[in-house]
Amino acid sequence: MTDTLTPVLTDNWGDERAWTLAAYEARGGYRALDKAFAMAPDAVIEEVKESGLRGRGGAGFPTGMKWGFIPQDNPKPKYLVVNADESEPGTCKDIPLMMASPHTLVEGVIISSYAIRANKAFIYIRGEVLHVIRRVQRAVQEAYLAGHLGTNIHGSGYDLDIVVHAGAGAYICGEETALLEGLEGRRGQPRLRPPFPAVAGLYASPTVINNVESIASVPSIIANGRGWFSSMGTEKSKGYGIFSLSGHVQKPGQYEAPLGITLRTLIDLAGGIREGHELKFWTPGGSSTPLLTAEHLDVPLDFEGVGAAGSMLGTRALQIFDDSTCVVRAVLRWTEFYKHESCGKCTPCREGTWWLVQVLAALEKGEGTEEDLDLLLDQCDNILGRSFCALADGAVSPVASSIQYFRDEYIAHLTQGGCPFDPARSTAWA
Ligand code: L3W
Repeated sequence: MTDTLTPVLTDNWGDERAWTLAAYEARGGYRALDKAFAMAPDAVIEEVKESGLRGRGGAGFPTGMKWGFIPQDNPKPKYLVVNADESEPGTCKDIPLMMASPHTLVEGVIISSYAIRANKAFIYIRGEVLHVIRRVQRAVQEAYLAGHLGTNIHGSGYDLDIVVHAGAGAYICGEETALLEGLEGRRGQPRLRPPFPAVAGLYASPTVINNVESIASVPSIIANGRGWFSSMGTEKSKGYGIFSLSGHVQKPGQYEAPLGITLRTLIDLAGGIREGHELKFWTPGGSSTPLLTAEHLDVPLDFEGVGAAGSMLGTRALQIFDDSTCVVRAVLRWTEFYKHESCGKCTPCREGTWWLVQVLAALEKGEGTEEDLDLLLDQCDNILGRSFCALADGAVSPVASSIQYFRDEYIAHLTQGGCPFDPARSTAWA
């Protein structure tokens, strides 16, 4: 456990010109690339494997192991795809990272592509954030002009092209196989796995898909070595990560710290909960991860610790809600989001999220009976693990966990014929 911040990716965010190539090179940028080129590709994979880096997009899959799945005897081209479709409610780390330091991502893409022997990489950015797309595109152009991209990069004999692709604004395209469908020009809907993208991904070729933060972590791992990275964090969750605090804290924002830090420490660093209020509930990694409460303030925020507490570390999107928030209303809002974003491919998700909204909306208005809570839980049971991808599993998380911790508050809506919270006081109505 730790109480210190470890600014690596966020180190330069105070410098408003940090995003330029000149600023990046001045702070040592593109030097890890030469170190990587001096190593064999497999040695780079080994370095990342041994560093203990696990995927920063939510699932925590070991990054080096994923790279090692790329079959090098397959004659098809290999691809690297960066998932920059950041859309999970509460998740807000990849966009500021790309704005503040797009070259960290570009250098990470080059090293990672070299490791898996890809000569083409794609950065798939969610369509709504045009300013981010422009910034990353500009960084890619600058990198080409400076000889960091294109043919024979730094005289290494290695060639790489990067394509920046704008999504069209669908949450489902953050799911890796739906993202690939979108990249291929089709409607964004998930594919059946296996085969995993590592075996048959983009254009049915071996493809690594990693989150922005995972790829942006690679240059510092190569520059400082596996031991530097693995000395931070906990036994099975190594390194640092960006923790995004939003909601009812005094200083919301990004706090980069070793994995294993607790919410108690992070809230202290963020100046505490809003004056005169107390923590009521929070999401460890966006709304797709089961809610936790004040009893979980000392849970180590690593993959194992949050898992043992009954939730998931996810994207470390810590949405903080104080005692002025109606949990039923908040959960209804999230569920409406999932219903809207369901791609409609599979029945449990398409129909299930619609039904969840019907029952929740009635309960929020104080209509229905206590049996509707069991109905909701039954709906959750019939969705969880039965849908095509993780979207519907995520939709169930806030519903089931809110009933687990706040059943009385649901019942209070029924007994009082409506929301027991004063709308003028509660930010859940904002
Ligand atoms: C080859 C195998 N590859 C697994 C790969 C797989 C993928 C990665 C993780 O969902 C979670 C979800 C959200 N051979 C493999 C293999 N892989 N086995 O490993 O796979 P998986 O299935 O564990 O997760 P997923 O389907 O990628 C991601 C959660 O993250 N989440 C995130 C949401 C949103 C964002 C965002 O907005 N940026 O990330 C929040 O909690 O619920 O559980 O690459 O191919 N045998």
